[in-house]
Order: sequence, then C-alpha cells, then structure tokens
Amino acid sequence: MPPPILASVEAGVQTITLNRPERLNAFNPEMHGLLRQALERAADDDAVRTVLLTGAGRGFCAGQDLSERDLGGDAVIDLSVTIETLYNPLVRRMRALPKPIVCAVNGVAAGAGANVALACDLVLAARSASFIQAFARIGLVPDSGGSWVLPRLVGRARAVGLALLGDKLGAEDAERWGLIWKAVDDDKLMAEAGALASGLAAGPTCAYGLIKRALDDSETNTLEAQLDLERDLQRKAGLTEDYREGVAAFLEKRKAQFKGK
Ligand code: LHQ
Repeated sequence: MPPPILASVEAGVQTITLNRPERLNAFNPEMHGLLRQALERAADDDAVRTVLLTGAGRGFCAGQDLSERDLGGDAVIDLSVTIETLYNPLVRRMRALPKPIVCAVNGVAAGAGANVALACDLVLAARSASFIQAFARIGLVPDSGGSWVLPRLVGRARAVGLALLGDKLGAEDAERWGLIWKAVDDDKLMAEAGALASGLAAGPTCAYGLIKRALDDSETNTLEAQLDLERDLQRKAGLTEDYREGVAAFLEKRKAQFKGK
C-alpha cells in the first residue's frame, strides 16, 4: 500500500500530499499520524519555511474515513476520543505553526477535510473544487474548528446555511464569500500554489509566524490587549536579522534576501 501521506522538502517548501485517492483522501489513524509527523518536522526544521498541503487524485479530503466506523452492534461509540486525540491536535498544530501553510484544494473538501483546509493560512482552490460541511448529513456537528472559523469567515447567516444544509459550495462562491483566498483554473492550481509557497519560503519567516499569532489572538483580544500584543510582537520582529535586511534592502533599492532568521 502506498503511504497515506507524501512529504518532501524543496527550496524551503515542504509539500504534504494527502494520499488515499481511492477514498478521496479520507482520514484514517495512520494518515493522521503521518500528517502530524510531517507538521512536527515543519515546526522543527529550519529548512522548512512554508508548508504546501494538497490532495492526490480528484479529491482534497472527504473527512473522516466512514468505512472504518463500524456502527453495527450495541457498542457505544464515543467520537470525542477521535476528536480529542486526532483532529483537535491536528488543527492546534496547524494554527500554532509559526510558518505559513498554503492549501491547494484540488477537489472536493468535505467534513473535517473542509475544515482542515480552512485551518490553513492561504487557501487556493481549483475552480472545480468544492467545500461541503457534510456533518449534518450524517447526524454530526462541524468539527476541526469549523464551527469557530465559519461564522468568522463568512458571517453567521452563511455559516448556519452551510452547516445545517450541508450543501456543496463551489470554489468561486467560496472565494466570493471570503471563505478562501482564491479560486484558480484547475490546470493552474499547483503552479499558482507552488509559486505562492515559494514566495513565502523566501520571506521573513519569523515575521510570518508573529503575524499568524497576532491575527489568531485578535479573535479574543480587546483592542487594548491587541495593541499591547502588537507592541510585544513588533519588538520580537524588530530583533530579527530579516528586519535589518528588509530595511537595508529598501534603502539600497534592491530585493531583500530574507533568511528566515
Ligand atoms: C469515502 C469517504 C469517506 C470513506 C468518499 N469515508 N470513504 C470526526 C470524528 C469522528 C467521526 C466522524 O467524523 C469526524 C469528522 C468528519 O469528517 S464527519 C464527515 C465525514 N465525511 C463525509 O460525510 C463525506 C462523505 N463523502 C461524501 O459525501 C462524498 O463522497 C463526497 C461528496 C465527498 C464526494 O462525492 P463523489 O464525488 O460522488 O464521490 P463518491 O461518493 O463516489 O466517493 C468516491 C469513493 O470515495 C467512494 O468509494 P467507492 O469504493 O464507492 O468508489 C466513496 O465511498 C469513498 N469515500 N468519502 N468519508
């Protein structure tokens, strides 16, 4: 069997491919484990400055592998265990990763698959791709951060519609609604996502990490607290080599050569 996750690093970009195409890259425990390993490497390895996440085949990810859920018999199934041990740590790892994550949604993203995509920082989707909050279709509630991120991205009215109806939202509507960064032609998806990831991998990595932190913390901060946080984060950014290089490059009218330090 091919591994359910493919990961490789080139020129600062770690490309991670969900690789169970015959199941539309639905998650099983092995895939979770390997994806976490790849993200830990992204966190620890200075050679990785941006992550690019995509799926193999015609889908991005169909969420939890339902064929591995045996609902027969009288066994009580406690889904909170799966959430607590697999999905929540994954989303936390992604959001706290101090490096940008670009997502190239190459096809349908359903259930937890949609919300893992939305946990990335810059989401590009092929025009033929779609997002489905499939949970209510099978009697579940949005997880993997969906109930948090949806109203914040698209507003409550649209979040309620997506979550209760479980309808398919096409990539172009997803872009129009502000759910994702950009819908792109199918045959240009990987080139555009790759170029975006390469550009970020040549950028000021520490500042990117601090920007992620500032935007995430703003969700719960008052303006007062956020102003304090910005002060503290700017202090850190101002101590980086990349800040010195950025200013020097500006003054010398040349392109900055950021090292991610
Ligand atoms: C699948 C799946 C799948 C297995 C397609 N599993 N095989 C968290 C914690 C704990 C428990 C539960 O859940 C969660 C979070 C969740 O993610 S819940 C939501 C789970 N996901 C779904 O409900 C989506 C299920 N899939 C679909 O509705 C459709 O497959 C979509 C709309 C994604 C795509 O439809 P089509 O393009 O028509 O493809 P298809 O349905 O024909 O699927 C292709 C194959 O992939 C097929 O297998 P087959 O052997 O017949 O070719 C499907 O059975 C398989 N597949 N999703 N989640």
